[in-house]
Amino acid sequence: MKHRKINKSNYAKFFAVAGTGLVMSAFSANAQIPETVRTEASAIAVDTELLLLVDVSQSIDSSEYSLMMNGYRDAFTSGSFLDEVQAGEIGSIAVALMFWSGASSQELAVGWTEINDQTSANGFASLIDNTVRSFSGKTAIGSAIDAGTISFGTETGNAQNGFYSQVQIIDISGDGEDNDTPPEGDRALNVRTARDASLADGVDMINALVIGNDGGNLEQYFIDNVIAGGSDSSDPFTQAASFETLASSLEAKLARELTAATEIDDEMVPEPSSTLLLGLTGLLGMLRRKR
Ligand SMILES: [Ca+2]
Ligand SMILES: [Ca+2]
Repeated sequence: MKHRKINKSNYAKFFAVAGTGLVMSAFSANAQIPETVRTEASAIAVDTELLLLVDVSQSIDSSEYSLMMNGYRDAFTSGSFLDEVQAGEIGSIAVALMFWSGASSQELAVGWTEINDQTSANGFASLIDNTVRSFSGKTAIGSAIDAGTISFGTETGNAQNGFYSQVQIIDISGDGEDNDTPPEGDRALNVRTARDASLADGVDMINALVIGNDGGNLEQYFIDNVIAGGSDSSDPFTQAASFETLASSLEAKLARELTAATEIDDEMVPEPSSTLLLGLTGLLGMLRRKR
């Protein structure tokens, strides 16, 4: 396992280290603290925010759904997953699970939850176990990516979700091609548009768990239209899976994603001497953005 260097460089770590006192002093004691800064300072810093976008379209029948959800649950209680989490700079990540189906069907079934030890990992697995299927409709991959991107919060220009991270990753599962992301016409193009917008908004990587191989070319479809981002040393990827063996496939995928998160993080990191400057620059950037 790669040794992580300690480098307090991003806003989250800036806030974590400097604390709100320094942030406030930057504006003078009486000045009004902008809303953005106050909410950001109250968010918990984690290494990565990982969103599981789980396909519950009608092509997934109830027994497949059960196998799939058991796989998600089991992947989070594996020791290798936790080792990867704890190898991070902070040693903590936030994970959420969103069900998706047709264009207007997305539900955050497990809200953003911190995982940093066995207890919290088991807790997240139980939350997965307690979810109830929200929909069973068409397949709108692009709409799912749109909704998922918003849920990261401030990192993608939206209301904060309780966590602040350097790296945001979407982990989308699917067993078929898009047939519902608007507008009508070239649905694959709509998916690519959503994918590109997600990266432009700040998501760092989109990877796909491709279940089955509908029509023989499903993995290639996800490669062409869905996965994106990464870094010089981490390409986005698909992971083939079946309903029956989903846990082991997902486990491998999560490990690879957390390794990629480390690499993305490392490539973003400037020299320590520029840390304070970056913190202040970031702060000013955030203030500007909110205007
Ligand atoms: Ca966030
Ligand atoms: Ca980002």
